[in-house]
Amino acid sequence: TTGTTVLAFDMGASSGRALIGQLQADANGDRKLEVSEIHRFPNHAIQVGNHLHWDILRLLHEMKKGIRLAFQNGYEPSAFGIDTWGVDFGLLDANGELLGNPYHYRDSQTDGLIEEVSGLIGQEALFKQSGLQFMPFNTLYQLYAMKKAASPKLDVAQTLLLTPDLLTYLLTGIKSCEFTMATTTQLFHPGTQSWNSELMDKLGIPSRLFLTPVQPGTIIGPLSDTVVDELGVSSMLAVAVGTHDTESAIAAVPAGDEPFAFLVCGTWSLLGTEMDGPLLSDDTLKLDFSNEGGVGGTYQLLKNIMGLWLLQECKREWDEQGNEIGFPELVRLAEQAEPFRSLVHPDDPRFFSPGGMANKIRAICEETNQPVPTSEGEIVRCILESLALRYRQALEQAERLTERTYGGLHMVGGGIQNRLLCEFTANAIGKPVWAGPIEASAIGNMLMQLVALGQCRDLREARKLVAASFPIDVYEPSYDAAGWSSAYGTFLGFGRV
Ligand code: ADP
Ligand code: LRH
Repeated sequence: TTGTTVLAFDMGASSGRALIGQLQADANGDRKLEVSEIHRFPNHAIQVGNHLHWDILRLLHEMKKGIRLAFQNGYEPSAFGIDTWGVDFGLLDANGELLGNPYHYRDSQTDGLIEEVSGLIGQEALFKQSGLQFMPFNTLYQLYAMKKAASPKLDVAQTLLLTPDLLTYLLTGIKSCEFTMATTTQLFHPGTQSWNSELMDKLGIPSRLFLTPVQPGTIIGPLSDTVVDELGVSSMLAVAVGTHDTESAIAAVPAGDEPFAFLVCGTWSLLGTEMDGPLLSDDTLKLDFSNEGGVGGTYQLLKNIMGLWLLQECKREWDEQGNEIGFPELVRLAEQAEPFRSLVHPDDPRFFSPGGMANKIRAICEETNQPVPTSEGEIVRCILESLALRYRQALEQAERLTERTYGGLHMVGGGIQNRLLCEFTANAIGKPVWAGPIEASAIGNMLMQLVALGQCRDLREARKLVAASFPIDVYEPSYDAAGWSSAYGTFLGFGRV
């Protein structure tokens, strides 16, 4: 069947976008997905007093604008889906009203809580019951922070909705919980495949807040009448897609039937491989990898890497100083800078919080007795080389954990517009990089809508559709193997897994 139109909202930590997908068939009946962007808007963290928040109502406003624009441009989507960054949530009271602005996962309320909760529960027990890497922002620590602060919101809250479920609720009035996001909380038990209420009880987190998760590809229901009236559009169905952006992006990796390695490259870099279940081995814990629930019954064994956040933050700082330089120009400056002058480990915890990024990088270079980068080009070069080396380390770790080798690396996401980073990555890993598609999360989001609408059988067929619809760029390792290998030696010397 052809002519099906869907609308995807992909909310990243740096920007949100609305894209239209149209399933088309040519004269031979070969199907393609045609994608066009109809709306893009920045997403900002906002400091209020001591806390960092998302501006959730602004995001809702921009999404409504996206819906209006879709219909104004003549599209009649039958469905829409929402994917967002992981772990964050809103709380609803007994009347279904939102209790305050959701916290941003970079809020400092969770500082030190990994250690505290590990002390109470035991690191190994926590890992076996969640399968997750120990990241300070996991929902578990956010709720524990609220508990410790005796937050009245926690007392009156009736329901917790993870960000994509919250946005779906604000558009439909229907409360739901989607599986892939649930697995980012560290409160979902991969063994029992249900909420870990025992752990919640131990930590004083109210288990009444959590709804039973549904699988990606589940139809949630239509837009609410108030939204339909306000926007003057016809109704469409909300579909629970792979609502965690990372999982939607992996769904859109144009891989075949062989095991493959991926790198979802945006604000964060998520590097790993697709599995058919969680790998809860001691080595997974030791190497600090996550098992995150994916679409179509998959699990993704992956490492969270600080990613292009480092570059985004430098750019924000320079912009604020009136020194506005676009990403393409920053990449050009890095290209002209001296190779392997200074390196940092991108997952140094100091990089996690916003602000002062260029100085943090300089301080770490100084600490490690390397030349201190001064110009923009030197700093960006340092970030990009360091990321590429981190990718090599994580890829080797993924190979060790799965006892497989991968022939190359599939890169998707906004970060692949940085061609220098793709080149560096191919050089660092000594294997080809297959880059594309850029808007993987939005495309993966559309794919699960097509599955829900009966237009696509399963993930395998969906990936074939991606391969048929979007070109990929191939980067072969091409340059200074000896230089990269010696830089990798320096990098490993930083001693972080
Ligand atoms: P998120 O979904 O997490 O908000 P994206 O997948 O949109 O992130 O990727 C954003 C990143 O992509 C930016 O931080 C930037 O480094 C990179 N990027 C975006 N546009 C360009 C460009 N024109 N050239 C190089 N890099 C770019
Ligand atoms: C990437 C991402 C990542 C999470 C982080 C909070 O956008 O979803 O997978 O760990 O945001």
